[in-house]
Amino acid sequence: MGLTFIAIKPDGVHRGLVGEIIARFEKRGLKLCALKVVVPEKAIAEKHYEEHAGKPFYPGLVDYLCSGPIVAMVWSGKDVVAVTRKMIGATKPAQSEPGTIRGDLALDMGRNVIHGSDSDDSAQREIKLWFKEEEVCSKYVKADRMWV
Ligand code: 3AN
Repeated sequence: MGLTFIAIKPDGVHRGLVGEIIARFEKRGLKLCALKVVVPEKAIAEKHYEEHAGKPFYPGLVDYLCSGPIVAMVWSGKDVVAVTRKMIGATKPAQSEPGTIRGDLALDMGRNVIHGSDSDDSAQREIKLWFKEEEVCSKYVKADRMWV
């Protein structure tokens, strides 16, 4: 079963969207393996977005992630990276479909509420960056899978 890294960004926390977003993933059948509320250190935010280093929007993107608490999470499930990316919706809110998190809850690319890893490799990298190994509980069996 794969793992992915999801973060509710400062605007999502500030707007009180944490419960709604977690509920969507839980109801889909995904398993919550780690969760913490943290104000990101700049060095971690810079590493998190290192693929964008040098782009004009990079400094603003890093400052935005560090501007308040985020909810950092690890979720697992079948095809979890693809499933969560689809649930999150396109990066540009104008292109994110209604029914997706961004399509329902965001209007501005620079304040698009949530991050989700875009591949298994980035998931591995991001989980390592944000969590210690012992903080990730991926082995337990979720009750609602027992009758499936
Ligand atoms: P996603 O968050 O959908 O994985 P990425 O990883 O391409 O998208 O970009 C990370 C974040 O960088 C986006 N959520 C968005 O806030 C910001 N971003 C990406 N591309 C641009 C751009 N062309 N102009 C401004 N901000 C951008």
